[in-house]
Amino acid sequence: MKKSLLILNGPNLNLLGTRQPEIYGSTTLADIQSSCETHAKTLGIKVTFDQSNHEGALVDAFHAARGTHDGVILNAGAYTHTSIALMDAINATEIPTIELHLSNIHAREAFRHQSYVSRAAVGLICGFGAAGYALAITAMNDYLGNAT
Ligand code: CA2
Repeated sequence: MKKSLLILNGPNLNLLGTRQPEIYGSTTLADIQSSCETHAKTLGIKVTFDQSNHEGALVDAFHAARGTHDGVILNAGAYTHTSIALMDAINATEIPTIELHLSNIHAREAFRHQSYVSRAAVGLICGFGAAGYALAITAMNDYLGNAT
């Protein structure tokens, strides 16, 4: 069966491409979704793309992913740095998760250096802008291929 990945985006990422292009680039989230779908097709896997501004909805998405998706690529936005609930959801559902950020969070303000998501994720990709999504899809595809 085709591998299925959930690409989950957190708060404010729906605004991508409209503000702060010097930090987050000028690509919109719709552009990113379309390039993820194209990349997934070349790998022969399925991707589902989602975004929410609400912490609980992101937790719900992890619960719903059980039995549906083989892996999650998570750009949790600012919840990365605050959400024990999201970290617990990753651990509780045991779905392999790659943490993703457009910017290099370790080169930015000190409050962005702390990541609860990192404690539960299998790995982290950050600092490559929108290209990071394709890198994360490839990494998760390889990880699942080796792990299962
Ligand atoms: O670099 C990333 O991908 C982040 O997850 C983006 C979050 C930030 O809080 C994290 O520390 C790193 C912020 C997303 C905000 O997105 C915007 C998009 C357009 C305009 C303003 C913000």
